[in-house]
Amino acid sequence: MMTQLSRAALATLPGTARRPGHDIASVTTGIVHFGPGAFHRAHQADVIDRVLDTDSRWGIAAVSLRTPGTVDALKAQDGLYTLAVIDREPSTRIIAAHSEGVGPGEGKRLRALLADPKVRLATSTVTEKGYCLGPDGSLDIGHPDIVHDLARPAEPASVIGWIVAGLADRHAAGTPPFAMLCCDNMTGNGAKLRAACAALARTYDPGLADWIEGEVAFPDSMVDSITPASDPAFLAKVAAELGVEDRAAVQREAFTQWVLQRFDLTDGPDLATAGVTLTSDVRGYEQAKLRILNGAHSTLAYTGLALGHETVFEAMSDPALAGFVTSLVHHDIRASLPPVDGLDTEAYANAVLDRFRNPAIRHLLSQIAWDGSQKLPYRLLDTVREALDAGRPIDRLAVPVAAWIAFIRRKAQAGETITDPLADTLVAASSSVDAMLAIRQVFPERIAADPRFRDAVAKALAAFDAGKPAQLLTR
Ligand code: CS2
Repeated sequence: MMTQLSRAALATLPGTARRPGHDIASVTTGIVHFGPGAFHRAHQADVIDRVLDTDSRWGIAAVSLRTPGTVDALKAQDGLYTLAVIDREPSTRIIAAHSEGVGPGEGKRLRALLADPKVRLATSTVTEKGYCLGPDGSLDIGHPDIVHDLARPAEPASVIGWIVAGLADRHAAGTPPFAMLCCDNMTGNGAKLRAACAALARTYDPGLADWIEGEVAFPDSMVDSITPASDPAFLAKVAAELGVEDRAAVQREAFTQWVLQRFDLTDGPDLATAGVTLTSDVRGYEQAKLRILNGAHSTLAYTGLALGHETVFEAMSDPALAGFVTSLVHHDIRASLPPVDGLDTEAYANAVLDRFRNPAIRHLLSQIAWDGSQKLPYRLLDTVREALDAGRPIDRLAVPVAAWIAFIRRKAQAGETITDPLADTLVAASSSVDAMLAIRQVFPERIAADPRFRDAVAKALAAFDAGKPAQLLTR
């Protein structure tokens, strides 16, 4: 059996793999991270790995509240894993940013970490659905995990519950708060998380809620790097290259970006030197990224799957689909974006579309298609709403929405599993456009009730149902 990656195995690795630039043994925990999935390991942890080269106080405690897999893999590998950059100039690095792992059932350790004055940052990538927000972006107090946390705030189930419990301990002890950095693809992600935490705290301790609102930093952020899932073929390739097994290896494109709203944190980690952009206006970047990159991604996913494509690269190699997405981005999506200081949206959109043409990245459309009910509002429906308000045409924008409904219909008819927290509701509504548009967790009343939108979606959906999606792409 092949040996596993570990501190001891570092010496045996080939010269092509860059070793950590810091003394791993001296790293202490200064950051608690919720959700150590592939994106976190390829993006934030890479930044922190570089921070650690000059300051050993910022090791990350990787917290996974539900599934032990990644935390167990990291523990077995002394926190080490491979980051493979798959691009024109590929490279392989060993990341050593995680100082410990906290899995399900280790709540006591998590509580101690969140209260520890040496922990100055908490961060999260738990995907949109992990925040238990309702359709208006505020805390859904009917969500089963929040119902649980309201009844037992000392033994939380949700990330929100844990953040509030940690802040409550610090508030009670007179410890300054940690800054809370939400790193998921939602507009106003920091502000939404602050409001959700304050809302939960207010139910049992208004003083704590005021402190959270007034004293805790929840900067908004824009995070970006295309990170395909680590499939068995990729893990086998890493093992062949390194001569050791690595169950936590990740891959990403060379491009990586983290734009963070400037916030106060005296003597915190030097994120700027490690490549993070700190700005006073992150909203514009956030919106541009969500609408252009993620909007185009979801369009390629649902439309591309209907056309029989499997990956983003394949979808972008289909001239009709690539042409359609290019028009959508340049004519419809960019028109919805206000000017952003320092951001040329035309050049940005072209660069994004170019990244989708990276032949080395095998990014599955089916992966992007997950959780559509959570993603569509930020990625496409905000753009639709603004186009309707401004009286701009929405025919092209209706295509990805119809493609999503067609995707749900196909899955429902075939009896296949839909990865989406609203899967049951979606399946029940899938045979009728009106029933779909009536799902308020996805479509706000204002859009759903607009006949221009309803008609455009119904018309596009008819083309998908007739098996002729290609005729929509000439628009
Ligand atoms: C993708 C994103 O899976 C998805 O929904 O659109 O994960 C995308 O690759 C990242 O946001 C890129 O930064």
